[in-house]
Amino acid sequence: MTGHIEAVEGDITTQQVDAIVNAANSSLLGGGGVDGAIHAAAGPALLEECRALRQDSYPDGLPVGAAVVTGAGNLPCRWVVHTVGPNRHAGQTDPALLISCFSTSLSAAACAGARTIAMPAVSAGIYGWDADEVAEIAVTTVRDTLASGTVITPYGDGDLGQVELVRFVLFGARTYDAFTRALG
Ligand code: AR6
Repeated sequence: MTGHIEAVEGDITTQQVDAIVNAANSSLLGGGGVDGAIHAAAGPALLEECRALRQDSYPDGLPVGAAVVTGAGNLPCRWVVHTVGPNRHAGQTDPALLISCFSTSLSAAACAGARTIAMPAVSAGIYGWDADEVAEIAVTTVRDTLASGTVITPYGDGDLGQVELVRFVLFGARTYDAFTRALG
């Protein structure tokens, strides 16, 4: 029995879940889109943690496809998982990079101890990927990752069996419809 996967239309910053995923950029220092909304709602504590991570662990920035966990400042969740999606406008068109974002984010959240996780449509905004392609990759990857049992990540071993819910939280009807179709 693996965790339930669902799609809702809404704002990821208000979700009552253990962890939310942020579609960040390599700098980890904030930006527009969902990244801007998450930093605005979390407050300065999140930026401080991200600054420290850059200094201590990622002096050259977080690579595309990787993920890292921080606390959540003033957000209702406990953890934010920052991942960097591929930027289609910069020629990053390899689906393996986006697969890595969703699988590594989910595994990192599980390693932190999250049982309920909300994810946005990484790369479907400023980074220019088609919503249908992101939806297909996201749903397939989350299904496969949940089914994979125990994973080993830089953060330790994660038990995907403990994950009860993965909720895709989408902005706008077009993206919501794409995820609903992909969920079948
Ligand atoms: N809740 C849920 N989804 C949202 C929210 C929100 N509050 N706000 C936007 N979206 P984007 P990317 C949707 O651009 O394409 C940033 O500047 C949005 O409509 O946030 O991975 C970063 O710092 C779209 O469907 O992320 C990077 O530089 C989806 O979230 C860059 O943008 C992703 O859009 C990352 O671009």
